[in-house]
Amino acid sequence: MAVLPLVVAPDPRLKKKALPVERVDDTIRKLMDDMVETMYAENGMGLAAPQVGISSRVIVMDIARKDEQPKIFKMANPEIVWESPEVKSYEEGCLSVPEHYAEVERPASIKLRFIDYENEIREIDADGVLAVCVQHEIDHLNGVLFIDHLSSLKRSIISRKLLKAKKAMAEPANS
Ligand code: K1U
Ligand code: ZN
Repeated sequence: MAVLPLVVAPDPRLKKKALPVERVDDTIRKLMDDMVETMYAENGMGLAAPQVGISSRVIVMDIARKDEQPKIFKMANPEIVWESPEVKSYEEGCLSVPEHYAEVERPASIKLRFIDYENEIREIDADGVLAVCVQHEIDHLNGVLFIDHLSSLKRSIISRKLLKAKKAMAEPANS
């Protein structure tokens, strides 16, 4: 398994709609395994393929707390087939938007359809942190970041800071 380099905003790869997976074969399984390794290395509870520069509809998650057994999800082509009218707010972060956090409102419960690691179609119900995380990761597959759910003022403040941080990283020291 390998830790893959993360794509950090602003980057056009994070704004593109990712391509559907035709079937979960060994290539997609390796991508899923490398993404889990990357998610753990970056201390995340989720990761979507566009965040490692790959335009495929693949996400991974582990929402277990540190004192719990890992509960890893590996999904291709995840889609929300039902969402509750009830919404909940949760403070979100993003590995591609480092050091910024904000409350985002989303449907509290969802029904999800996806293709699993064995290339089987599955449906599960999700609520709590799993529902938050899945919706955040599916947003990535559609080129949407959590800051796109904020007011234009809050989004533009964070976007300006991200651009400044990226420019500072690209500049050689003492220039
Ligand atoms: O997609 C990502 O960038 C991963 C992201 C998932 C996520 C976190 C919080 C709310 C919604 C979705 C992260 O894991 S960012 C890291 C982080 O903030 C976090 C990590 C573990 C537990 C709690 C938060
Ligand atoms: Zn994210």
